[in-house]
Amino acid sequence: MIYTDLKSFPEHFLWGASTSAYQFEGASNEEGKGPSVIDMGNHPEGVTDFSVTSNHYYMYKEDVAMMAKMGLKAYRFSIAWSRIYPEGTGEANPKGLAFYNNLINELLKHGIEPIVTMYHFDLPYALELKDGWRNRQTIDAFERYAKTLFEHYGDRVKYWLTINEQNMMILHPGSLGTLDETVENPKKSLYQENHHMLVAQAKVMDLCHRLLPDAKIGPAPNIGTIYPASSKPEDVLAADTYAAIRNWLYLDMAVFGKYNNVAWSYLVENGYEPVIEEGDMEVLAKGKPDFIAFNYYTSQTVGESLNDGNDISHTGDQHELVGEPGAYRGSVNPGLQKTEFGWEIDPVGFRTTLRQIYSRYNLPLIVTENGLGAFDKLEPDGTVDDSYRIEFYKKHIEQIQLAVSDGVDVFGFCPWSAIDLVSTHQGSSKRYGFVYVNREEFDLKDLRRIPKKSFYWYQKLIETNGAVL
Ligand code: BGP
Repeated sequence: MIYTDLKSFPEHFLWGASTSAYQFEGASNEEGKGPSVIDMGNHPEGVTDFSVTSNHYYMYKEDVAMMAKMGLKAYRFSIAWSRIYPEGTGEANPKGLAFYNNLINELLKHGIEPIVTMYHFDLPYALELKDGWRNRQTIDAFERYAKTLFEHYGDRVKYWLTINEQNMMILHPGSLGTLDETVENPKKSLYQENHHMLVAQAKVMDLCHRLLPDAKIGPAPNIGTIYPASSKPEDVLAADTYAAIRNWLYLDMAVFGKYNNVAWSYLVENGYEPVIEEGDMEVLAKGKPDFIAFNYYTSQTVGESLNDGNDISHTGDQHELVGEPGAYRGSVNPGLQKTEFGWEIDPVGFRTTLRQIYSRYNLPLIVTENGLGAFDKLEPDGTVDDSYRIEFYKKHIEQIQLAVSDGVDVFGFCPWSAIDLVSTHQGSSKRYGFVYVNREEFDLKDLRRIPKKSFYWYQKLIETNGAVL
């Protein structure tokens, strides 16, 4: 639909930016922090680990000052569970508690709204040694951890996100610490983990409402619209199936407290269905979100599964081709360009995604990730010209405004990432930030912060509340 007059962005729109603890903080083995599954995971050859990243733990004041200069209204970051509880549960680490306390105060001092992700892939390794999310006790550990966060920061943090991209932890578990290949049926086991995470999330949403009546809490999956490879009815049906498995399973549970019927039938058909214990469905029905946060990088396209042995095309990367025999087959969308890292670029799909989520759940939406990974270059004159990133954001933000004009209630946009950090899959050379961090893959250099061209562009955009695109 084309509008002659677009609606403006809402008055208190949260123009923000995002990071996550393990990709940004560094000090991964310092100041009382325990190891996480990410710290203990395998790193692909040629790619840095997460021990120093951008050194934000020691540079947070400078970083917050930079965010303030950019004009951010909100900053979405994650708390490292194992920095608060090095063993996942048990004794809290006072230095970890103090770090986030100081960070939150620093943000508020600069008028930046903190948006806290409680768990962004980095499960404490001590819990993984006790079977991680396969063990129901991890539900209790998460609830205890959440309670600690609410008690310590709930007087100042108004927006909470439970779990980042739970769907990616299940669908692409390779580097995210959720896959256990030693069990007989790894996929069944993943869906058991999924069930436990859903129960844990519901408990924590409920707890938040009881302890902090003024705070708001929601899930943060990765959601992208799914296109059929053609208008052939079988392809359309396959796209619907994949959307249920990839997107709606997670949000239907968070909002309606029940398993999506198509996703559940898929689980049963493949022998992946989790054990549901007595009382779980009541817990799931009770925990309700106040809003939906979601990460959008791109859409995906699938066609009918032909069951001819060619349906599987997992690459391990969450935004490349997917397929599953008997359900759907990954396909390329010929109309879309790709990033340097092979992810399709689809701004219009962003608007469709916003519309789909809103019409399905009727809850306010906030975008907690969207961005372009690229090999940015620091020029000899000390500047970084990332005009391609500006183009990417322009096109995506235009689509948010169109969605707002469609009547979608969006209250914030927190692109990935505020400042350069280490990519989950491709190390520090795949950059996303508005601010360049002067380091290379293995040479840490001086870690100096240098605003990129996109920094000044975003600053202007925020200043005008999105009027100057
Ligand atoms: C999302 C994750 C982020 C971030 C981003 C970019 O899935 O929530 O943590 O990593 O993707 O992905 P990558 O770093 O693989 O380019």
